[in-house]
Amino acid sequence: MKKLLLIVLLLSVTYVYAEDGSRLWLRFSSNGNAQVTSNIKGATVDIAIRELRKQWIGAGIKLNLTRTKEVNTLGSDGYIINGNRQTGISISSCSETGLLYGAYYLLRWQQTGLGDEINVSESPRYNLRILNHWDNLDRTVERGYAGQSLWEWDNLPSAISPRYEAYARANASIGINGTVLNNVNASPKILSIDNLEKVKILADIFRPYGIKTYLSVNFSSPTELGGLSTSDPLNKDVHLWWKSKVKDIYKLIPDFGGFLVKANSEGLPGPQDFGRTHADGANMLADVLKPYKGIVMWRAFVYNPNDEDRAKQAYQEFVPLDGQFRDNVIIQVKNGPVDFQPREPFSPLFGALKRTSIMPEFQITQEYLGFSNHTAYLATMWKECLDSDTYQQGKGSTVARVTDGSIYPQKYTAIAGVANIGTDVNWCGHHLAQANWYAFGRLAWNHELTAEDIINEWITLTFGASESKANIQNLNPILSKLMLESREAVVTYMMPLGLHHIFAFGHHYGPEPWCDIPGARQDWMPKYYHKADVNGIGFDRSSKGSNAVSQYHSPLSEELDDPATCSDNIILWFHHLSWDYKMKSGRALWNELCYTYDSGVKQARFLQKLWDEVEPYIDAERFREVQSKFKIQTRDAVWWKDGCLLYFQEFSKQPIPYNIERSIHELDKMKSFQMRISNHEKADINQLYNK
Ligand code: GCV
Repeated sequence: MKKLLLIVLLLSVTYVYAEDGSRLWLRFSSNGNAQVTSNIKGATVDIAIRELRKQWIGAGIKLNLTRTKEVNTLGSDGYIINGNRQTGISISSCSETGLLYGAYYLLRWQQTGLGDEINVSESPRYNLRILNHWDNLDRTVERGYAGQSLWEWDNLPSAISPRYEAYARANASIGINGTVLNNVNASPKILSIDNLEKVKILADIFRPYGIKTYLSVNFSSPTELGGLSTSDPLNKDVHLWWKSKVKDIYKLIPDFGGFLVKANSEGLPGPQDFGRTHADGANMLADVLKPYKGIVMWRAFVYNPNDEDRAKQAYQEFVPLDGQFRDNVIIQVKNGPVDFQPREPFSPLFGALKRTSIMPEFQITQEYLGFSNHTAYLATMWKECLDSDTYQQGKGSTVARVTDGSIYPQKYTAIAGVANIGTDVNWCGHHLAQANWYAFGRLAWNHELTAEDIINEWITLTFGASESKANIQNLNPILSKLMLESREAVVTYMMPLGLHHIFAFGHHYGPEPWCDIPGARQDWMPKYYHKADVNGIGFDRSSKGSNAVSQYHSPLSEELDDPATCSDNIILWFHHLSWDYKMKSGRALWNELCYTYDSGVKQARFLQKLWDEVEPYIDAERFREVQSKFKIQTRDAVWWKDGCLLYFQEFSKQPIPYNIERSIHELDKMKSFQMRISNHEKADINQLYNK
């Protein structure tokens, strides 16, 4: 019996300390001993007090949380912190949420060890910092690679997973203040009363953490759910149906955030089905939400299978509607004009909509960046977009500044990230992918932070608590280098020189530039994008081609239009160039393509080596799990290089330069190989390589 008890004890100790990644970046010490007081009471400030009491180290130190109108200018989420670690610190804000954000700032500050004196004043750049979950009611997650949906619809509203609160806490700790629970490919059923009662439970759990709940809605809900004969936005009964539905929602969830809508896109219904415009559709919903201060996030991800370049279509649809949307409508725009490719130029809609609120949408889940198998730290990609100059109101009109209210007045400013979260113990399917969730929140709060600042902070928080200071000092430079170079490595072996959308049809994991499905939509086929032929490769979007360059403001449009000035990392996005076109390096295009693919493989190997270097500085469990992911990533990089080069060689008819690595695959075998990866599964690597 004693033996058994000992085993149970040992097992439970191992369980408590197992580094399974479930604690994310929230590994503060739990030996707090400070005295925490506040001038107010409330559910949110109580969380702030609890967090600080538990985790702030400093016996006898007073931490004071004060709600005061004096800091109104910082907005409702802003805060001021000042004081000294040795003598006492005060946090002031005009709201409870501001105090909670201040508390998390303070704990981060303690963990990252920045000295004794603190004197900061912070407020977020975007008012609404929102996660979009592409989660379905059957708990599958579209483009999700971290297990099932967190939301246990079958068990709600009675059974409540402890993960709901853990999720809210993690989000609050990085300033995320909104969540859209369900897929933009929305089932009308989400609006049934049964489901709304479940949504209410989640909203109640999230509320004290400052998080508002939103839902994606299907534009045909009045017909599909309500039994009406039409969902025409200008029909009176349709309007009344939405009005009553919204009333029901607010009865259950008084601070409900609003709707996210994907309409007339990829087969989803929308106002155009009734001869109406996107503005008609969005405004009808905005009007019914307005009395409750709800908003509509209307997506601009629209394109049709016609002769027009897909990259131009969102701009063509939305620019003529500029100024026609209500002030509680925000147009949600993906960072690039096509679809979350590893590198895209920014969407030309940024800055072009001058009288319409607009918000960026980033994809945290790695649909086109190796799922949860490859390491790709995405803050570098998002910064590239946010810092891009649109020139729409002169030099310095960056994407960040045309969306955060600095240049155009917007009643609401917002930013969205498609979540990479699921039921996996480590939340994201890959320990290092947690950095992307973290980075999204931190950038949404302050887009001026650098990718490097964020990753250093994340490394210290995520690996710091279980390791000695010396280890962290050793770990930081290696891991930070790895993370900062990781996205570029993926771009280099997946889409060198701007080649894009050559992913396998369906799952978007591996390459399939040869893919040809008779009768399929052309704009879903890789050939539509790479346009390889005996003369050359690339999509001509210059003034001689589709003229997508004209949607950008001068001088960028001219820069992109000329292959001599267009950056090489995006050149085949904008130009169809001959195989012997002389690149800026002096090499012919074909050779440049070979060298670039090859350097992508080298970069993947380099990341793999860097990871092995961190072994002495981190726990064995996370080390091993990530190490095995790097093996997959490196093999995949070779697969990309071999598949693409051997295929494109059929057009270039030129040899692969001898000093790059020989291919280890046969093109015919690669072509006949069908990767059987469903959207909802991780890539099964045995299927990939053992066939
Ligand atoms: C939610 C891409 C993805 C789809 C996604 C769509 C969107 O096409 O492959 O899975 O659907 O974008 O953003 O609406």
